[in-house]
Amino acid sequence: MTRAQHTGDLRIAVLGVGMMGAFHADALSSRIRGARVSVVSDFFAEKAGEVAARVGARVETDPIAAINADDVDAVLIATPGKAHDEQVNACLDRGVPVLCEKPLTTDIASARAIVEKEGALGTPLIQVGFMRRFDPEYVALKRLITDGSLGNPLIVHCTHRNPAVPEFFNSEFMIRDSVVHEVDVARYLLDEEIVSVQVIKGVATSSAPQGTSDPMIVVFETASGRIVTDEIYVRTGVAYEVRTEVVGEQGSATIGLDQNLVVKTTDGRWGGTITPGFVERFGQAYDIELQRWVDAARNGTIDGPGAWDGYAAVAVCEAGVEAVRTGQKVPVDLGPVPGAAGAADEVPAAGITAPDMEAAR
Ligand code: ISE
Repeated sequence: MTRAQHTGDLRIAVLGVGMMGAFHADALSSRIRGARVSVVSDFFAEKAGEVAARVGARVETDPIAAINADDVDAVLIATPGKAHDEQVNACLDRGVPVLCEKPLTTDIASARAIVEKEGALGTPLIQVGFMRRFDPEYVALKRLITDGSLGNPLIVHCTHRNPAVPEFFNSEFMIRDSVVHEVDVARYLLDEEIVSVQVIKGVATSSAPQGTSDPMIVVFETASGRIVTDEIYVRTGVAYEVRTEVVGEQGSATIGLDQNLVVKTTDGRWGGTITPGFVERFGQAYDIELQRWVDAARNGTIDGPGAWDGYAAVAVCEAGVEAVRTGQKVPVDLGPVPGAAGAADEVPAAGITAPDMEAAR
């Protein structure tokens, strides 16, 4: 496939304008260079109309028609996860770059099929919205690892706390919607795959609905045997706290301490404010992600986590959900990387090893 080059503004269809889609649409029409929103699509017509009017776009009710429209060069998908499979496939069919919010799809087989299909096109078109990879603190932490400052990284400790979530946010949803970020962070920082997931449930907060374990401790093991821990607690009632510590052989480093916000007052006290939510904490990361995606999409490609990263996250989260249900350590087998030496030319969806209940290693 030959890559499309764009000289004028990249015309983007934004599919789904709930909180994240609307945030991105506003960014594209104000803070991001070289792009504009040409089409807005949402299941809720009124919402689509409102955002479209604000950003000077037109409304297209059918998301697939939006993807195939003449006035669309690239697509940003922020619809509910269940819609992603069809929409991402339509982008591949038309050959347009797409930034898809997580999850890539909602099951392992469809995510793998997308990886294979994109691989056959020969040009990466799919970027997955793991914005933490663009956060300056995460980038600095990664640099400390790659430049050897910390020595061999042995353990990664993550904390992921949300002040509040809707009632439907059960333990499985916590894995798929929240822990998915630490799945990607672990893979990004350590540059290797996760091979097993374990979930430890403790005493739940009284704010959690019956049957929901909130908080939980998730333990990942990587291919080389490194350990990653993640405390996921989404009903703290406090604010948004995302911290990550890497412990290496020659030192450790922590990000997410909000130290830039610490204030000291004349009464001899010190303290500060914590970012209230993820849009405030990762606002800059979202914009950097979007600008880099736009710059790449203008050349018909991507610049960030791709389809394989999206697929790996789906597979690890499925194992995590299985671990929540069973209390077991669940292995993850991603199968061969398409195109890698020794990989089968084509891996049929049926050949994918879904996480099963055998104890890992
Ligand atoms: C939400 O969907 C996100 O992506 C946030 O980054 C995360 O902190 C939150 O827990 C999720 O629900």
